[in-house]
Amino acid sequence: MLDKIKSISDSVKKIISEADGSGVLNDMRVKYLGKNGEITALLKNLKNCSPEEKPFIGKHINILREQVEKLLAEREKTLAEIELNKKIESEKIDVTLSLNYPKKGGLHPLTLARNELVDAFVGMGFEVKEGPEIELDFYNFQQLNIPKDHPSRDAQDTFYINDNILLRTQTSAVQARTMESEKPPIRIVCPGKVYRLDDDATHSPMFQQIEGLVVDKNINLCDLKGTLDEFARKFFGEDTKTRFRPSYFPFTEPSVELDVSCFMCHGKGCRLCKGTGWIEVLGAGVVNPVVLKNCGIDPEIYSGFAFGIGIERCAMLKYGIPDMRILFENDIRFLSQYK
Ligand code: 2U9
Repeated sequence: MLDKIKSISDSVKKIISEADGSGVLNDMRVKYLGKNGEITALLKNLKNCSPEEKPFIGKHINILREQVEKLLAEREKTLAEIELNKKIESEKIDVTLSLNYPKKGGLHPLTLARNELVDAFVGMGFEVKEGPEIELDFYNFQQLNIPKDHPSRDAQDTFYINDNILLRTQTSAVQARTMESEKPPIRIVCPGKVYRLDDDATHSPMFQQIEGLVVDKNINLCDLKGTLDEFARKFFGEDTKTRFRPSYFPFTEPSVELDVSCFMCHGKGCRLCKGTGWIEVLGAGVVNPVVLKNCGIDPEIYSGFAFGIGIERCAMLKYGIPDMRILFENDIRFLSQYK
């Protein structure tokens, strides 16, 4: 009997320590401790032992039973831990790995500059108006007091489609059309693409402008200066100084050009302002009464001011872009700097 107990104890230890799943352990439990199990059979056979042997052998069978129960419980615990560790390992997330999300796009620097320019004027109560890029000679030139023999109408400057139709060279036609169809007060900005036969580091055959027009009673050069001063501070920075120089445009009289103090060197002189401390930004003026009259507005009652800004030039100045052509090449390495 004792030999049997010893042999069961040895084989149970080996089998349980090698069990690799709860199924094997359950089989073990049935095999040794079940109703017809080997240890249960030993207990049943105890009745065949002599009264002197019974307590001794009975004690060893109980020790064996407790030992088997303990080994099964311990192995169950170990297997559960191994299982849990495997699960943790397989579900582990490396939070330091880079995420493979699609890259986010951003606005083109020209769109950014255009939005900022428009916002500066919308903040002062201007309305945004747009118009056709294929325009009549009548609105692009004639209504704006640009006579037939004016140099800007030269075939070298303008893309003509036929004698009367062209690609607009300025967005001024939008203002001319607005004056024809609406009564003052008018306070509009007209952003959009324009076309001229020009192509070098600072000129492109297609570029964008934002032009503005205010028409009302008693509008004068002071209103123009106040509006553009405010614009310059909003777009180029609060401490920007402005300087107005006399100029000439057929559609404005008097005409001016606006310089802003260099925002790189603050007026000391640097590469950006070519040592002058000033940067030329836009053209403007009091609307020529001839233009008002052409567009059906009585110049005896109303007056106005207008201005024109090149969007590419503003973007180049603000973002330090040396060559206009970079703006149109769509090189992602350049564009991704402006998100
Ligand atoms: C109407 C009356 C007047 C618009 C104006 C300028 C001066 C001007 C240039 C700036 C840089 C064109 O893009 S650019 O090359 N524009 O200097 N534009 S006044 O004057 C108008 C417009 C419409 C009816």
